[in-house]
Amino acid sequence: MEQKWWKEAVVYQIYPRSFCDSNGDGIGDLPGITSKLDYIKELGVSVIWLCPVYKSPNDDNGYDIADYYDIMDEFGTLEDFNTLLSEAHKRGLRLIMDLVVNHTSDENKWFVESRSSKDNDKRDYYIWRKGKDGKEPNDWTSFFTPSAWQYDEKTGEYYLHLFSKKQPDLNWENEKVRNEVYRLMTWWFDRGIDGFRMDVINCISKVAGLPSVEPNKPGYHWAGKYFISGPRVHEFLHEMNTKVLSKYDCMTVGEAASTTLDEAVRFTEPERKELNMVFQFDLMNMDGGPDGKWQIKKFSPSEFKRITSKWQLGMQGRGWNSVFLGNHDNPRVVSRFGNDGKYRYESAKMFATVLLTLQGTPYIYQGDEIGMTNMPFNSIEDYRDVETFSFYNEAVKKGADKQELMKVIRVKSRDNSRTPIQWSSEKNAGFTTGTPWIQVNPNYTSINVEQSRKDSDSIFHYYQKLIELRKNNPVLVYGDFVPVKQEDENVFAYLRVLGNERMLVVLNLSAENASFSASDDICISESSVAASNYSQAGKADNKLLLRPYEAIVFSL
Ligand code: TEU
Ligand code: CA
Repeated sequence: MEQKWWKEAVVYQIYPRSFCDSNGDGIGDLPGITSKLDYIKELGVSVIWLCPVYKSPNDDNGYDIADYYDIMDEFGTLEDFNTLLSEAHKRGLRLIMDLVVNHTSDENKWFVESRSSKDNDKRDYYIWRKGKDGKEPNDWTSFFTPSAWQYDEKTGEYYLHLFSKKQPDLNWENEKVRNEVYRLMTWWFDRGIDGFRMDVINCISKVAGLPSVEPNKPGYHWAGKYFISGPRVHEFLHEMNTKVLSKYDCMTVGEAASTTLDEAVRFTEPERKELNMVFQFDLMNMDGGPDGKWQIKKFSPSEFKRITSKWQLGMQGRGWNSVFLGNHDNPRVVSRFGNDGKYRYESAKMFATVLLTLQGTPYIYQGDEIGMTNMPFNSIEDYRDVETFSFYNEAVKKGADKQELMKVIRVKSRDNSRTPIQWSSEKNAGFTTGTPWIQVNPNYTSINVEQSRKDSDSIFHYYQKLIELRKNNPVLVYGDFVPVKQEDENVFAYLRVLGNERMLVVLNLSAENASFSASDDICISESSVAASNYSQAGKADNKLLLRPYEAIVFSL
């Protein structure tokens, strides 16, 4: 398999608003990130993924871009960005930016011109349609709102928005739009960045005619089949690769909401010259219901194993996986999949073992390396996320019980992972000297970076150790994934094999005791333990007795 730096990378995702505030306005910023680069380097990661920092009215915290060529006021200046980039590079850290080009902010000058008149030369930068009999052009529901259309008085037409109404979709059928995107990408690459994470990039091509899902039938009409991996998406990405990406030694990861395995292979097969890897969401969707994330299903170890094995086996030798268990759109992994009470240490370390021993580039979300947990917000007023508000307001309109809604929101809101990073036990966890834009989790007094660095048994030091293990063992990067079948459905075991190099990973995905039985060709001995989250693995014959969330990595 071809060796590439982005396959060997371990990525650290930064959500700037919540990372570190340098000027006391309660909002994280670029100088704040620069001040923490030594910490990021100490963790051992090699790439930073910086969530959007461009000028934005922050309807969706930067995923609504008003000017691609300037930095958001709250985060600082282009000079601050240059400093961050050069300080990162000085430390051997690469930096990739977040490319949000399925849509812009409605305050972007392109949209201001586009909406000003029907014959404006930027009218076709966006997707405008006449209504039908005084109603929306079709029955599409958006990710955030009951309708994907917003009526615009000025010209008496509707514009499409797959997200909030302040995030109008760009019209990728228009070559001028595509060239605008390639121009801004080139401008950032020429400033020295090392790649892009691409926001909902598999939604940029919509089916011609924008047909209704179920005309004349009222209700929730998820139109994903008309824009997820649409008809020209591969053509567009190949064009982007030819015109921009191929000119740089860069890394790309496409966020591919609801993508299938076959589509993900098509996006990432090297000879197709599209993207290096994609984020797939089967794990993120596994504890939701048929109508989406706000229905809650209990964590299922067997589902987790099935999905993970499917992607490991399905991609290897064809495309390249990204591996992630959390991000700024999802709850904290230790609360969602693990146990953030009695077994916080053990379960956070066990999931860190999954993240760092599978095939595919691992992505660590800020704060997961110290086992930060979901946030017990009290009321809807404590939240900040447009997606949470849209869900709450629509549900209340339909008469839902507010207390029941708050229970669901507490479990699934994106704000769970957007609370400020807990640096120390000082006021506001050392995140700001001002009033934080969103509440700090009250457990910061015991869960914080300062405490973690002092505690040799901390989740932080375990992450450090695994990142080092991955760096020193190419089998963990390039080795084949070989599942090791187990009786006990709570046990996830697999080999990584590269030539005659073999490593065995054994995980108890549950809070119960479990047992792993090694087949004859797997001889495990005490000397071969490369990493574990308990001292002294329990053994009987060729069985391993596993404690709650026990994780062991053997060099065979
Ligand atoms: O997310 C796209 C996306 O699919 C998510 O909105 C997801 O469906 C939802 O958050 C699950 O709770 C990207 C960004 O990561 C997200 O932060 C933005 O809100 C969104 O695109 C629009 O730009
Ligand atoms: Ca600030």
